Amino acid sequence: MEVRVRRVEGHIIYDSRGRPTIEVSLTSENGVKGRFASPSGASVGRYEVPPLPKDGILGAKKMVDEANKFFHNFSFSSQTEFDDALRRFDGGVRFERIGSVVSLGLSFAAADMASKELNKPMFRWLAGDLEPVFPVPLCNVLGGGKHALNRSIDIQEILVFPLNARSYRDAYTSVVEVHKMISKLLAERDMFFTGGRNDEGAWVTTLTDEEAFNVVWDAVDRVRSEVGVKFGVGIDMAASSIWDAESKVYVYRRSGISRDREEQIEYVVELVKKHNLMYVEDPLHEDDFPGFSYIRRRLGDRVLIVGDDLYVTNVSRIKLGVNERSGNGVIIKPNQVGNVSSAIEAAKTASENKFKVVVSHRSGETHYPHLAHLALAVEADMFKVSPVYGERVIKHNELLLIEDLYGGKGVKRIW
Ligand code: 2PG
Ligand code: MG
Repeated sequence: MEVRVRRVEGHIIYDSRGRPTIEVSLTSENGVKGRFASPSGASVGRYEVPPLPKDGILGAKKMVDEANKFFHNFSFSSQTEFDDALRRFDGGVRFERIGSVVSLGLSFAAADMASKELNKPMFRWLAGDLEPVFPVPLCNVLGGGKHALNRSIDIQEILVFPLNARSYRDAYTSVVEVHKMISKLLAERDMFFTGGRNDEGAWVTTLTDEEAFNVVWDAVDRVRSEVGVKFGVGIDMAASSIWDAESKVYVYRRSGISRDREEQIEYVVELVKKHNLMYVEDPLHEDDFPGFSYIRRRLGDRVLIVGDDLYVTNVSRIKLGVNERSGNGVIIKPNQVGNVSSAIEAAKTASENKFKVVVSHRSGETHYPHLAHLALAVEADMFKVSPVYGERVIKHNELLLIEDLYGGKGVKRIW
């Protein structure tokens, strides 16, 4: 079945950090509208598609006006067909002319329009008639680094994820309980705690990293004894953000420590062992493929070593990582690659090679649920979206609604 575009429109709106983005809408010949506005990152990988054209947000708005002419009367019967046309519209290889705010805006708006037109949920438009299997929610509960003005812990994110939840509802609600419990414990243990949260809704603290890990473990233990759900704990080091390429050291601002590559590797391995971590994202900077392989060898496959800035949702970089065995998991952020089909291809490349797939939000998010459908379409292992704040909860809510409406096969088992 074909759907035909009649009109493309763009409006400048703002993301959860108050930064401008563009709400792109596509209207079909039958008057059905699809919409999307791209999120944005703070710890942005060097190899990501640039978000905006050279002349910024106003230039992006002009690109949408141009897209209105290009896509007028364009008809398509699959997402890849639309995204191929999107590449022709850009004219380059990486959406450098139009930027990811416009390209992903158009791509997800097209998916939204087509699924509404064909009266099916977006994940089925993207992946055919599959029965949903739900990813494990992976949630930032205690935050630092760039997301907290470098005034909280040096590690960007401490994350928790349920290990034995039967439904997405159990999984999500149990993580919310952990998030709440952490604020309770911080109120008792951190005399400067004011209930402050970072860009993603994770608590910020003046405790040391060591004390922060203890708070998180105490919180998950308490919630486990109340609701019976076991949790894993992990971190996102976002190491590219603390890498000083000139002096070749990782700079830990709050603790005042610099670590060279070897010291950084030892530090990560030690953290994993000491705090019993099962998930480590970006332990090293975005060019250190061999370093990721070495850490994987040291820690074995029980610990997920996941590349975000390393892979930037890019198929060729993922293939390189697969060959070098650089980690065993890949973050999928559709705006890093600028369109939905390439994000799906990146996820497929990862899972076909036995790498875990983690579909992820950005720190500056928008109020759309589409990411939840992408996670189902690629049968993601994990869904990295914080448990609170409206622009994040809308994505968890979408999965809860899908579970209620379509049932599905429960939550993925990873370990
Ligand atoms: C990350 C993300 C999301 P940002 O580093 O994984 O948590 O942050 O969107 O700032 O890149
Ligand atoms: Mg990251």
